[in-house]
Amino acid sequence: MRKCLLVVALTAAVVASAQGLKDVVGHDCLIGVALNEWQCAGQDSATTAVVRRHFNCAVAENCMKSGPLQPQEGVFRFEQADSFVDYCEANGLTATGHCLVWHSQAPAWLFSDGKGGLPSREVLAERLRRHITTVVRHFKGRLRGWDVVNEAIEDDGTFRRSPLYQVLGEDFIDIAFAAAHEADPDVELYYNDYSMAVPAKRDAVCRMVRRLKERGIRIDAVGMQSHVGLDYPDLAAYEAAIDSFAAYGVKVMVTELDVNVLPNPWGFSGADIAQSYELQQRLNPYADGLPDSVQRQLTQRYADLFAIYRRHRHQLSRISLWGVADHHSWLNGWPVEGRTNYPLLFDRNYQPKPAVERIMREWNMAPAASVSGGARLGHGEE
Ligand code: 9MR
Repeated sequence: MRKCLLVVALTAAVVASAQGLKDVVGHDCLIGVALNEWQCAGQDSATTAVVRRHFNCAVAENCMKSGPLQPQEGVFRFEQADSFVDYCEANGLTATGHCLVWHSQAPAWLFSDGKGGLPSREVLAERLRRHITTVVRHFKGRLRGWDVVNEAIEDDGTFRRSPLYQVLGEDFIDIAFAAAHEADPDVELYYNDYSMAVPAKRDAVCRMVRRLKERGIRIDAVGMQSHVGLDYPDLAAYEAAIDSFAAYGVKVMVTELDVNVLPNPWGFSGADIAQSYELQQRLNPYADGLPDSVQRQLTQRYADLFAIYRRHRHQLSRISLWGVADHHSWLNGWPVEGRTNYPLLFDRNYQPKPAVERIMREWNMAPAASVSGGARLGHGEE
């Protein structure tokens, strides 16, 4: 009883004296957020106050993608990305680059032969190498790591039929990682994707990691984006995926965490215009505020997720939220424009949600039993 009281008192003291998440979770792994241009340009002092108190790392939400960085072939625009890195350095944040190779937010010229078709193998490989080499060298020494390849694998475990794959096959992944390493041998290199708890996808990513390592190509970590909901994915499968990736000799990172609290529109079908208003309301139920009951579900979901991260802290190198406060989140605009979502740890007034205190309190408590058990290889491996 006395021991129990002591633990409670110590935990309360740690939470009370801690300044923020970085003083608790940050002792075990990096904890950070995605930032946008206006935030790094100093136009959002409320963001900076939250960032300074709670986070020790950051990733660029948009400005380091290939479209913004090389809008025309050979024309590189580094202003916004430089401002992101300057902001990180000024605020004591470890910076991550996102992302060198992605089929989305790429400039139109990258995947074009100028005649309505795809470029040749040689041309696309050379364009990728040039982009990666120029960008990685530009930021050499200022970033901890790069998301080198983003979202190359479908949920069924097949390669996404993107222009990258159509022209270069799996080789585009080797080309990208090798070029990034050559440009900066000290920078960490990551593969980043969503729905990583889906077994077929998880196993395909494990095979990709093994293939890279067999070929002597550097890869340091796998990023689980973690765009999750209140009831998906299954947390045991999510936790098992961490063990699966770690078993292949890489670190695991939670790279784009948010918890969608809104209904999924794909549950609806039909095209009756008369239904659209009602449909809109049903898809946007919390436009006037989040009910306490849903806030409690959100708190519990974050507590469950961070309990997993705490159990796996020896395998995790970073946890990043995909935005600071709710109104910053991409989930207000996707997959339905103009909804009011509540996926992040800070509300629209930049106030910490109950989940923040809960995470900080529970991170220091004795470890609970693992959902998935010990280390486990992916299905179909070994
Ligand atoms: O949050 C980003 C949003 O502002 C952009 O419009 C969008 C463009 O595709 O990209 C979003 O970030 C994505 C990230 O780069 C990769 N994983 C999925 C993220 C959410 O779509």
